[in-house]
This record gives sequence, structure tokens and C-alpha cells, in this order.
Amino acid sequence: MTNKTALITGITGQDGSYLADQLLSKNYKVYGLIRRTSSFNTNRIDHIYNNPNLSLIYGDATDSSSISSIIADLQPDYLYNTMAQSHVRVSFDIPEYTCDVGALGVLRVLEAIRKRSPKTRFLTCSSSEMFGAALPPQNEQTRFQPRSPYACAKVFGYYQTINYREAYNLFACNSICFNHTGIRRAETFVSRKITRAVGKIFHGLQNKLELGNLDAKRDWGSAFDYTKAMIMIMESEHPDDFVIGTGETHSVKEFLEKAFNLVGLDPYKYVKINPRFYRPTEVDCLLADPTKIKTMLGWEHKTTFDELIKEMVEHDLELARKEAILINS
Ligand code: NAP
Ligand code: F7E
Repeated sequence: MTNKTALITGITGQDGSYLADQLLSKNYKVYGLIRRTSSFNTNRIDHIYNNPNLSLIYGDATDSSSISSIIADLQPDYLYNTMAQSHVRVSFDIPEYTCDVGALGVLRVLEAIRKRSPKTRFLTCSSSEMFGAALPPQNEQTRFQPRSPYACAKVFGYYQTINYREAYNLFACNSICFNHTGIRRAETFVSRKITRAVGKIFHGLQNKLELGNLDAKRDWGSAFDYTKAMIMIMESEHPDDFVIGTGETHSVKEFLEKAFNLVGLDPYKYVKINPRFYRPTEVDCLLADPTKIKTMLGWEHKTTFDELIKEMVEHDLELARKEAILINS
């Protein structure tokens, strides 16, 4: 039996790397689109780099000719579109680029599938940021009220995906993910920024932590659990759009206190509020209502909020311990 084939854009990112792990373990042949960078960007996939079922190809979301020829050549069974400039705060600084990758990037992939590989099943990573100012809880029926260039780009990609499904009968889906994190999370997102700081402060490598708005509330879940949900959406019978979240919300303050308390430290001895980390428009409270995916596909999050923080803190304590040895040797 021939292997199923999947192309993952953004394979070097948090979600792309978990998707690659899980699809390889299901015996898929995995292709990963990576962009050229001047320093190494493959640390999240180094452990599978030599897997014979993994091939990496250079391309870029802003370069439609590369996107189109890769899709035409591979004709993948599945295409997981995770590539994005995914930092909300940074999207206020580089709005045009954020939309080029996060909005037009989706359209470029959809057009290439329509013209060159219409049997390819497609999923794009939409975001709870699209709900923005909408009152919680948020589900598939909630009206979008985006509050950042990033969120506006995601709304564009979301509607293009639905339109290509309806206009051209493509198997095209949206995963509307709430904030998900873990030990592969980039260190500029608040959850990982906090757990990295806990590790470094505990081992004497850092003595302050600068943060922005501590009152914002997020429905945080595990990236491993959420990428599993994406695969379930792609392997289901009909294309559809699903909210993926836990159904619990917590403030940044709560995350901060729980993470520091795990190592017996008082966060407020170290935290300094720096307005540099405020956003021109903030999203105050996101809380998923994941009833649809639970009812239709049987997906539920496994990792609790406390387990997630513990896993991240333990990982980052060990990382900082090793860094301290290197620095002191
Ligand atoms: P991430 O860690 O920031 O990864 C983004 C990926 O996109 C990286 O592989 C990055 O490559 C790649 N990329 C960026 N610009 C590109 C370009 N011009 N051309 C090709 N690739 C490019 O993001 P993530 O947390 O895994 O999130 C995955 C997707 O889900 C994103 O679309 C994000 O917007 C969306 N999302 C994330 C969350 C969340 O909480 N994590 C929630 C909802 C939606 P480099 O490694 O070279 O930078
Ligand atoms: O911010 C507040 C900040 O940047 C969370 C992305 O994956 O999830 C992510 O976006 C909250 C915000 O994630 C700092 O103001 C306080 O209210 O960790 P974040 P995000 O904005 O929720 C969504 C679903 C995505 O789609 C995105 O791609 O934390 N906050 N102090 C801070 N945030 C950061 N980054 N840094 C701080 O120092």
C-alpha cells in the first residue's frame, strides 16, 4: 500500500513540527515547506531530520510561483497550511507583511490547489484572534470582531477557505485554534516567556521579567493536543470548520503566579510592567466553546492548564540548568 502524502507549510514552527511528528508516526510521507533564513531554523525538527519519509523543500508564502510549482509537483493528499507571521503584537509593526503571508499566503495555496491539484485536502490554521472583541464564550457561530492586523489577515484566509470549498468543491477546512503552547513554543509568546524566565531566574541567569498586560484572559491548551485535532479534521468524512479550545479561560496573571509558585518564587519580586509589550488594541477575553468538535469528531483536550504549565516549567528548569553549567564552565 502506498503511503499517504502530506505537505506541511510552516513545518519549522511549533504546530508544523508536531504535525510532522504525528503524521510520520502514522506512516505518512511528509513534505515540509521551509523558507530560506540566514541562521538555522530547523531546531524543532532536528530529531526527524534524517527520517527517510521526510523531505524539505524551499518555498515562501509570499512567492506564488514556488507555492504553485511545489503543489503541482507533489500533488499531496493533504496540505496543512500553518505558515504565518504569527505574533499579534508584531503584526502592528509589520501589518503589510503579516497580511502578505497570513492572508494572501492562504489564497496562493488555495489557487494552486484549485488549478494544479484539486484532490488535495486542505486545512488552514485560523485563529481565535478573529473573535477579538466578541463576548465569551466564542464558537463557530460567533461574529468576528478582529483587533489586530494579524486577526484581520486570518479573517481573510478563513473566508477564502470557505469560498473555495463552496465555489470549487475543494476539501478545504479551517481549524479555529485558541492559544496553544508547550515546550516548543517560541519564547516571545507570553506563556513561554514566563516559563523560560522561571527557569533562568531559578538558576541565577536572569533577575527580572518585563511583561505587558497581565489582565488579558486566554483559553490556553496544549499544541500537541491541538495538532491531533487538526489531523482528525483532515481525516474526517466532510470538510468543515471547527473551534479548538479547552473551554476554560485564565488571566496572564494566573499563568504567571502558577508558574513561579511551582518553584516557590514570588513573581512580583521580578516582574516589571513595560508598556512596550502593550498592544494598540487588546483582546480582553477568549474562551472557547468546543462543543462542535467534541460532538462531531469526538475530540477533547487532554492536557489541563496546570499540567501544561508544569510540563513547560519542568522543561525550562532543565534547559536553564544546562545553560548555567555551560556559562559557568
Ligand atoms: P509559529 O511557531 O510562529 O510557526 C510559523 C511557521 O510559519 C514557521 O515555520 C515559520 O518559519 C513559517 N513562516 C513564517 N513566514 C513564512 C513565510 N513567509 N513563508 C513560509 N513560511 C513562513 O506558529 P505556530 O504557533 O506553530 O502556529 C501555526 C499556525 O497556527 C500559524 O498560522 C498561526 O498563525 C496559527 N495559530 C496559532 C495559534 C497558537 O496559539 N500557536 C493559535 C491560533 C492560530 P520560520 O521557522 O522560518 O520562522
Ligand atoms: O499574548 C499578553 C498579551 O503573544 C497573550 C498566537 O499564537 O494565540 C497567540 O496570540 C496575552 C496578550 O499570544 C506580554 O497582551 C502580557 O493579551 O502570548 P501572546 P496571543 O496574542 O494570544 C493566538 C490564538 C494566535 O493565533 C497567535 O498566532 O498576553 N501579554 N505581557 C504579553 N504577550 C507577549 N507576547 N509578551 C508579553 O510580554
